[in-house]
Amino acid sequence: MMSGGPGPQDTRMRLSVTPATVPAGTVSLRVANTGALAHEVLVLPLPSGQTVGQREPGSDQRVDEADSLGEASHDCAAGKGEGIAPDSKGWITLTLRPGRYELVCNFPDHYARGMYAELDVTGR
Ligand SMILES: [Cu+2]
Repeated sequence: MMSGGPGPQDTRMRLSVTPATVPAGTVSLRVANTGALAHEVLVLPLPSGQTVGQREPGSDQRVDEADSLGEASHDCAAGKGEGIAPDSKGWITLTLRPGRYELVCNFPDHYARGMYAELDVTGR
């Protein structure tokens, strides 16, 4: 359902989600890493009035992930791990309430380089 990663000689990185709107309830995220580096995908609530890409990375070049609802960062497996390798996949199944969410890769500097995307969850 998602893919992320940099182009060959590109310092920008991308994270895209398809579809970008899903019904509330059980949501399975399948993350395909099509880039050249390891990545991960975290699901963060997106506060009202805020758009994706507006979080301020800290001195560690990562954004605050304390309110993460879950992450796909285990190479070729579900849930949390050390990162999804290039040309590999990770996944997670979550129960999401209606609302707006920001999917982020929180490897150092990846957010600042563009690895975020909005996922909207609609009521039934
Ligand atoms: Cu990344």
